[in-house]
Amino acid sequence: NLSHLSRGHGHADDMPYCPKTSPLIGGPIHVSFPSGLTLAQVQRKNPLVVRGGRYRPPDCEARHRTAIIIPHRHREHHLKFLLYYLHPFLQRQQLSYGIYVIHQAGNYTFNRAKLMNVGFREAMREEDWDCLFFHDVDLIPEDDRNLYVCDANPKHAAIAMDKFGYKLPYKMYFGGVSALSPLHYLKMNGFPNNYWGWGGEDDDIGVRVSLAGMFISRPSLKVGRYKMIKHKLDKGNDVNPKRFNMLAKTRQTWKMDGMNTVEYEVVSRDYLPLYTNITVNIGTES
Ligand code: UDH
Ligand code: NGS
Repeated sequence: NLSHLSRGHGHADDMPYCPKTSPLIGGPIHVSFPSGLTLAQVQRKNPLVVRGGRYRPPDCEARHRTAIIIPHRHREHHLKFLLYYLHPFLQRQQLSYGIYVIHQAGNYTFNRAKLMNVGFREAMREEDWDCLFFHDVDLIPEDDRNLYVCDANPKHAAIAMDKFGYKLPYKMYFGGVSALSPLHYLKMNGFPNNYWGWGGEDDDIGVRVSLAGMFISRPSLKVGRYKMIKHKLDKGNDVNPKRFNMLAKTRQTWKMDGMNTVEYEVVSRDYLPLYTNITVNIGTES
């Protein structure tokens, strides 16, 4: 029987779909941050992850194809821990997945939401993902029943973070980790491009969800738990003093600012062993 030779990655054409519920899911995960961990160790622990941080279950056809989009600059030590936990987590969920790190070039003020727009376009250019997880680099999921798949509505996954006492800080909070299908994303014109610095962009995104006629879905408090790797406000990401004024105008601006207007220049695209790194010049505030 040569059927195993018929497709890339050693996959057979006639593989059965993975079960609806993965038998590998174990529930709560104990998260700690071992000192001295290296990316080489993470690589050795994840032998089935291929170039660019891609994975497909070896024995069954995944039911879901999820891209993880991580906005990034100067957080290599956080990225290492996230990769250490996220690769096995996604594999236990039997997903077909890819991890994209969107790295802001230069030292100009950070822009989290615009990097997400870049990640969306660049990931969709490569593959027909059916779900995108927009994921802060410093949040580690603590329960693998928190499925990294999309819902019928945009999902806010980081409902219970340790720093907020494992509950929502406020009802409309949409920060940390969220999951949207390509249709959801385009329906709300993606994320805003003009929130430079810390704060408000996640609230703007939450408002866009409802302005586009959708709802926020969430996992249960028991399952949507995350541990945040503690840190201070970064250099180059000062609190944005314009955020409240901008938020007050989202209703007028969301259709004119977003995926339909995002401009950037890809500086490099590197298919590393554990993730695809896209370094991007996103310009400066106009
Ligand atoms: N990020 C970077 N590099 C930066 C800034 C942000 O990679 O220089 C990314 C990273 O994925 C991070 C995310 O953007 O997880 C969100 O930024 P953040 O972690 O700074 O935001 P958070 O709200 O923490 O998690 C802010 C620290 C306390 C701010 C208090 C202001 N009142
Ligand atoms: C709100 C911010 C959000 C932020 C959230 C949690 O006040 O961007 O706090 O912040 N909104 C505005 O500033 C308008 S945290 O406690 O993580 O520092 O995500």
